[in-house]
Amino acid sequence: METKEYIEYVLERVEEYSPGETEFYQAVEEVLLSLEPILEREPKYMRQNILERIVVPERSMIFRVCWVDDAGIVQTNFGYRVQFNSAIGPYKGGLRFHPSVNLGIVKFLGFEQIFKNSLTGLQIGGGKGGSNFDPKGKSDNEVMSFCQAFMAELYRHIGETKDVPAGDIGVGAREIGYLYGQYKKITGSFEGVLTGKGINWGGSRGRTEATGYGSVYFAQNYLEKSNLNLEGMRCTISGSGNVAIYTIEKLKYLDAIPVTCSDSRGTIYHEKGIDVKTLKAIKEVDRKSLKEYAKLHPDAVYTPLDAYPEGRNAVWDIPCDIAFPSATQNELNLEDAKVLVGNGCKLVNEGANMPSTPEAIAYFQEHGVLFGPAKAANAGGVAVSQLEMSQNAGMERWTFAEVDAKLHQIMQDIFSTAYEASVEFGKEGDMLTGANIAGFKKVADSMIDQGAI
Ligand code: NDP
Ligand code: 2IT
Repeated sequence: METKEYIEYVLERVEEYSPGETEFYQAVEEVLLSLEPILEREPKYMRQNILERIVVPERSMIFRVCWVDDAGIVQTNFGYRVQFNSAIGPYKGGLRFHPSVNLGIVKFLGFEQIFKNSLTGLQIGGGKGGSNFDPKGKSDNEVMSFCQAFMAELYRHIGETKDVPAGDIGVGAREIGYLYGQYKKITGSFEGVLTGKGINWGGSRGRTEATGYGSVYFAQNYLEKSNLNLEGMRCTISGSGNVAIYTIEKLKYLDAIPVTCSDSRGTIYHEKGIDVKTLKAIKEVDRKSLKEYAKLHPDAVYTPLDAYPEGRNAVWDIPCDIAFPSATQNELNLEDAKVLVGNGCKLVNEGANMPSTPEAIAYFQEHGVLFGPAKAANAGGVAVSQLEMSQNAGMERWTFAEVDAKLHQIMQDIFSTAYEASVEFGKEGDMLTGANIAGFKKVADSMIDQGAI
């Protein structure tokens, strides 16, 4: 079989075995199509059927989560954990609580996580989980009740050397706390089974900031390679959660000008630069809508999402030098890409997982826009999660400066590894291909070493 035929064959099987899982198919297609050069060069991967094996999770759990709301009514949600690949280490990846979560979403995220985690150079396999539970509008008590019920099932599948979940959309410090408390109560064991823990009970300094800071460090490396500099660059950011907030904070620190943020209801455009203190107070403390930001900063413009054409987001219409999509998947489409290119955008750096549609990515590449793919650009979060595991295992506590220095180095190494792979396989500067090939190689070689398991 020719390489192209083999890839097509595996993609057909994925479509057949995962009907309706469109995001999962999208993630698999992007990776598999970019692996052609390495599959051509190394026939062993096809001989060992690596592609057919790597697209199937080692194990997937779907479970019922029943919890009691404040009115005393029993509510039912779905819980998921997909343990995708353990070739290079224990399963590692976040939990997402959002009404849109289903098996296909969790599989897409888990699949991406395999290559991202491999790229960090650390010993972590790929996994992901979550629930269709919506924390929005719920009381702390309801969130706790849900988290306890979720962990009452999840605990039996995880462990510090087995599977180590963390946060993602809708899962932050509060949720990790409730989940950890319940794990400890059931198992009686105080161990590093989750990351993103509180500083007083085993968390790592710098984990909260890691994904956003790491995304900016990645952009810095990429710009430097292209003889550009962050200073004075106008940046548009989507999202206003963990990733977006710390991307904005680091951009400001480095004298770039982050001018936007958004949430599920609207967009803020603040020409003189987003005020991080206000943003944190609204989103991290009060958990309110960004509409509040414009009340406190009358020179900022708030555009509600429903005042915009379907499928468009006001963020991408603001002229910028760099775009940091940092909210959710498929939030930046071809139309957005055309506007960004028309406005002279130089770099798109993905803070979220799979935020750009395949058509948008192709358009950026055709028009010479630098493109930092998610599995490289946002890997700082999971990398510092592994540093948290490492500190837990060694019963150590590192300073913020130590963690930040390691994060700096890891992001630089991720950039170089992906860049060098792009050169080695004849696609210099194509970071998507470089990241996929470099992430794949280590996992595939380890799968071969470990035999048919
Ligand atoms: P948060 O829950 O902290 O924030 C998510 C933000 O995106 C919120 O502002 C939310 O709006 C907005 N948002 C979420 N879903 C949608 C949607 N369907 N439409 C419009 N807006 C939406 O999550 P994170 O910041 O942690 O995650 C953001 C992205 O980064 C995700 O793709 C995640 O997978 C990825 N990521 C996260 C990492 C981490 O360490 N946390 C690591 C690597 C990647 P609202 O405020 O209204 O809810
Ligand atoms: O997408 C991601 O990399 C995360 N949500 C972080 C995972 C982790 O284990 O820290």
